[in-house]
Amino acid sequence: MVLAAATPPQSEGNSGATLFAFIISLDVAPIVMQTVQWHVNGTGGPSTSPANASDFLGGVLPAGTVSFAAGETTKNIVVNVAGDAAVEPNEGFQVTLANPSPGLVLGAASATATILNDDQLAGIVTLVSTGANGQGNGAAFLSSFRRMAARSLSIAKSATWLPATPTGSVTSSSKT
Ligand SMILES: [Ca+2]
Ligand SMILES: [Ca+2]
Repeated sequence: MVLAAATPPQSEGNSGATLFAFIISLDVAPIVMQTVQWHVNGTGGPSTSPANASDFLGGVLPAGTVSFAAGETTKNIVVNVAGDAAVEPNEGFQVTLANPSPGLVLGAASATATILNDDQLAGIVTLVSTGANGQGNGAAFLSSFRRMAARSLSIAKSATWLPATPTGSVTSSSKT
């Protein structure tokens, strides 16, 4: 019995479920029903953080049992990743098989998948300024503001600059 990931790294989505599929293959068709359990845990890597329960639909690490009826040699496992709008790193998770019934033997018993972040801070309107007031120009201000905003994701971000000509303000969406 071999487990393999069927979904390449894919974007998380922004709401609802994003499906990641895995395939369990048997090299010999069973003659009576066989079962195997599976569960998910987070795994990290050089460019990924471990996923946790909140990254999956329902807020729990998925798990379940797969049954092979007599004659069946492949079954799918579908893991529901929860889409959201939170800015996160790419995240990894692993499905692992366990407790096969007596007619099955574990081969490759785990497979990994990667959830790609598809969220970013809300875009900021483009500002054009002549910078004639001697206080630096708006573009330089916006660049600085973006850097500040990127470092502080958990607070509402807004700013207003002076002097009054030109006036302006900028806000990037707060993350909750
Ligand atoms: Ca998203
Ligand atoms: Ca996200």
